[in-house]
Amino acid sequence: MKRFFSVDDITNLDAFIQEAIQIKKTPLQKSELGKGKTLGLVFLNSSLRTRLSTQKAAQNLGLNTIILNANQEAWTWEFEDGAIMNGGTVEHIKDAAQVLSQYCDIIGIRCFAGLTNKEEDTSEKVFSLFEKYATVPIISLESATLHPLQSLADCITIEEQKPINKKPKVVLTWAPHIKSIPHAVGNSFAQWMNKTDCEFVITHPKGYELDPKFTQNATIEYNQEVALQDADFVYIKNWSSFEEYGKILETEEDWMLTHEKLKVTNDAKIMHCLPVRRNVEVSDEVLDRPNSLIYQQANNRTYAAQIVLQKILESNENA
Ligand code: SN0
Repeated sequence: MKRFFSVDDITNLDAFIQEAIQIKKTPLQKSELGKGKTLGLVFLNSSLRTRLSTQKAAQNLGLNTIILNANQEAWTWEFEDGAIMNGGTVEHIKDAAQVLSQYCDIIGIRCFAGLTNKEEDTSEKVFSLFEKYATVPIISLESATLHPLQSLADCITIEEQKPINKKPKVVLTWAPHIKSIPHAVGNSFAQWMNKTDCEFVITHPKGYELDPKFTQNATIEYNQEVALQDADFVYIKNWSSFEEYGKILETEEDWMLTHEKLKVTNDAKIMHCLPVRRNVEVSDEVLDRPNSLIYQQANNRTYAAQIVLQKILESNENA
């Protein structure tokens, strides 16, 4: 593996998930693989799970980690080619990426959607520029349109928890939020679910359709109650409008997921990538019920990151 940006960077997803589950059983088996090598983690946005689970995964492989909070502690980056930098930006991304590549053997970068310029976000401007100028393998720690490490952890969690001898029904339900939130988690979950053996349904109010590039043939059901019928897994996530880019639209019904709404499900297991706005997106009662998988998902972030780092280290060894 040379990079990790989306599900398309994995050749056999089922085998990859099984291998991640094996790594979880013996996480220190390859604790010498990364010896003497350095992982750089660059954050243009906040993080808790991504930062610490990736660092933990690196530690399990014997890799050193250096972290740059590029939005807080570094020079402000310029992204325009040929810019006359006589304003607020101090360092061009081309310089930053090439310099960081000299200190690191692998670099992870988090660069959320700005949600103001649809073209810039959908073209993955920041991730693409960083990857273009970097000279080492790059891992997405959530880019403008996708969050692949989260989706891989979600696939591991579903694989561990799915019913035996039955194709699981997985429902991605939109939830309310007070802020304009990126589409990356929803897009990415849809993209990965479309590649796994499940019945996948997305439910959201009209106007909140995700980019069809990622949802493809997934069933879209605008009635949340109908969508939730017989669900085995319910994944809760907010995102802003894609059509009216980055906007929060008026919704008539109440979309917060409650215990009451889960009655039509097959005693569904609850998923959320975290951080969650409790009692806005989903009630405490739902999040804290015994079949809530939110902490298992967070735990699996380590093994998602670990298999990706391992594959990149191994392919570099053989290069
Ligand atoms: C991010 C998102 O893409 O949804 C990261 C999720 C892993 N979440 C947020 O930005 C939440 C911000 C908030 O104020 O709740």
